[in-house]
Amino acid sequence: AQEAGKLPDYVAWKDAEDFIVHSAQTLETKRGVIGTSIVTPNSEMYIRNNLPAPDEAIVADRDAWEVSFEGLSDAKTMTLGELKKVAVETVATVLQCSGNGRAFFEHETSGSQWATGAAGCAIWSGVPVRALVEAMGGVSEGMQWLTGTGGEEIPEGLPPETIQVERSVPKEALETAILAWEMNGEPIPLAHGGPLRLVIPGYFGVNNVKYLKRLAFTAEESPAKIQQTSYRMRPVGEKGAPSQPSMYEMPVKSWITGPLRDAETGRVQIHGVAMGGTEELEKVEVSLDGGQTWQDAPMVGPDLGKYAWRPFVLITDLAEGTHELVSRATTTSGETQPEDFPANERGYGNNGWRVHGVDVTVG
Ligand code: MSS
Repeated sequence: AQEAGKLPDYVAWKDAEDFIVHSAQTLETKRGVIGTSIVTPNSEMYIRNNLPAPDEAIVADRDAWEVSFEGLSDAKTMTLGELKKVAVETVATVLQCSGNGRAFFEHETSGSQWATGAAGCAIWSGVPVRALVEAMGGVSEGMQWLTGTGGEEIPEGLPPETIQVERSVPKEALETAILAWEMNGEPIPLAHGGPLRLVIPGYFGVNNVKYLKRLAFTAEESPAKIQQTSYRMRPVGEKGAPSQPSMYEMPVKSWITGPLRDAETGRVQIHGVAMGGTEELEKVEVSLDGGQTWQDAPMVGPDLGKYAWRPFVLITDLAEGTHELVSRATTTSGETQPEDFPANERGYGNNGWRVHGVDVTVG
């Protein structure tokens, strides 16, 4: 158990006040901490580790970190120092755990009871995977998947596929994926995957493999449990299986970040964040009456691209009483948040607008 008010060593540089500590490997950013910011500072970004983070030693000499490439004509091993010379690109993307919103389902779910705070928006810099593919002579024939392997050490005697963090995504993701070494203008902290992280814009957190030590184009999906049976969307009561949809692209979603409980009479600013997942946002609407009537809530600040989120603000007057405030985002292709997202065994992918609402009492 964690000592109250103290965070584990690898995240000791974060402020315990900003988080709900579910476990040493799962820290949820408090809802109000996100406020009206586009970029989530590294110190406020949530943490989700399936395995204990590697030793700090792996970020002592970042440029010496090695990544092996496979499934390319001229595949080889490269150091981070060498990767930095190939090309560079910057992308702003929401990082969100597949289980964000799990706590809002009515059925009992195993896993961290994330409400809204297993998500943040960060700016990542690194080398585009497509530049590496080009530099290494193209993807070998028959390869269908882009497979990333995490650098955690696997305790001896354990079959690696039982716990290794290794994820495969359809190989088309190579067009947008980057191998990132910077997060919000700093070398990526160990806790967030430094020295090198696979970032797949618009894809759920689990696909963004930290401490990347291998990037392979493969004919088959990774045999790792985290790929084969975990992170699979299925009905309540069913076991995970490779035939079920895997947690890849994130859907449209929004939530209010303030006010969260009580407000005074008069003018209030209702604010929150909205994301399109892999698509541009068209609009955000807010309802003060639990979804009976809706008003447009203007988005504020610069648009950092379709993978980033956008703060929205609605300025209004609230009368005395309790108000059910909800928000609903829509993409340019017409995708809107559903009122309720279907219950599913592990509580993944919740983007239902009703359960993300807040009751605010004015008086
Ligand atoms: N990577 C690695 N290597 N390991 C681990 O564990 N996890 C996942 C990702 N990646 C991992 C990795 C998950 S699952 C998530 S969300 C993410 O990551 C998180 O991030 P941050 O930075 O925030 O911590 Mo769910 O879908």
